Amino acid sequence: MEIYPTLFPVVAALLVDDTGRVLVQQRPQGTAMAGLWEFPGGKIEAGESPETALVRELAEELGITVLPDACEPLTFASATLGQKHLILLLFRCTAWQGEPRALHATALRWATVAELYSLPMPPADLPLLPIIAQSLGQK
Ligand code: 9L3
Ligand code: MG
Repeated sequence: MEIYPTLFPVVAALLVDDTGRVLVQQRPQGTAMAGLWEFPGGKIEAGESPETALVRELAEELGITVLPDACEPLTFASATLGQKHLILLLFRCTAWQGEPRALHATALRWATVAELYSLPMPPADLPLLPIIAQSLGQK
């Protein structure tokens, strides 16, 4: 990662419940984009695969255990923030162990796709919405 100091690779999870709602979390005060609602995840550390980073971030942020096999790549989006080119890889996860808890976030929320459109989200998350809607068969 060090040779690309402005490239910022991030993973995020689309956790879908039995009713088709998806989990978003509100970024805490004191972090970039505090107060905005995002798909849980974070930066891929040096030497990590995206799948390893996803498993680690979901354990750290939500206290759940996902198996990499239960997640598949759905899409990606990008955003340029100051000097950083952020690439966000979104994985759709169908199974996990444990009930998500807000270990980092201010709040968690299970939202329909229609509700997602009315939440303030970071610039990298917004372009994901139409693809998520299509993937879930919702508008
Ligand atoms: N970010 C944007 N959307 C997301 C996630 C998980 C992260 N769904 C952005 C916010 C930060 C950067 O990626 O600028 C790193 O995220 P984190 O490590 O602060 O969670
Ligand atoms: Mg994070």
